[in-house]
Amino acid sequence: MMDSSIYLSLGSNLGDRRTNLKSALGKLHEKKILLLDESSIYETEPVEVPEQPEFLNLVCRVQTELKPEALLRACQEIESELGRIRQEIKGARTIDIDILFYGQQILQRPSLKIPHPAWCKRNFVLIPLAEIASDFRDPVTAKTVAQLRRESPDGARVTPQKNVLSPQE
Ligand code: PH2
Ligand code: MG
Ligand code: MG
Repeated sequence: MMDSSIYLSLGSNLGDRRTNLKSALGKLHEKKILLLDESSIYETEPVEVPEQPEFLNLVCRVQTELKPEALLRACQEIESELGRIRQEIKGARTIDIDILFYGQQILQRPSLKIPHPAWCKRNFVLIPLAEIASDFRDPVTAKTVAQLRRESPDGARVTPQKNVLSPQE
């Protein structure tokens, strides 16, 4: 039922991280991408780049007529519009937008791999994704997100960010 859904992962560890995430979500409609659902924002320990600042991460579910390559270009445009400068591979970034799933499609192009090759090894993806898509089936393993989250050996810290709007903790 939900298996035709498209999921994106967003991360920021430079500048006003929360505003960067929210601005990126706000720009999706400018690219003809409809935002259907979003997870909470999580503060996450940097993975593979331990010397970098902490990230804020979220995932969202979208709907669009754009094909995968065009969707990737649209995401990259939003990254540029929000001031992402790629100086080094995996450098700290104002905003990173990755395609996790495009329904049940599997793509293995040099420029674009879907599902995202590392998604199920990363708590900063698995935990927010389990919040909004626990029943979604990975097209590669046919396992659900909930199952893969349980099986994940990743020990990296991922904590829900306090809601800045709530008056108390
Ligand atoms: N993105 C990376 C590498 N490491 N770590 C966290 N916590 N969050 C990310 O979004 C992230 C990362 C490469 O894109
Ligand atoms: Mg990434
Ligand atoms: Mg990326």
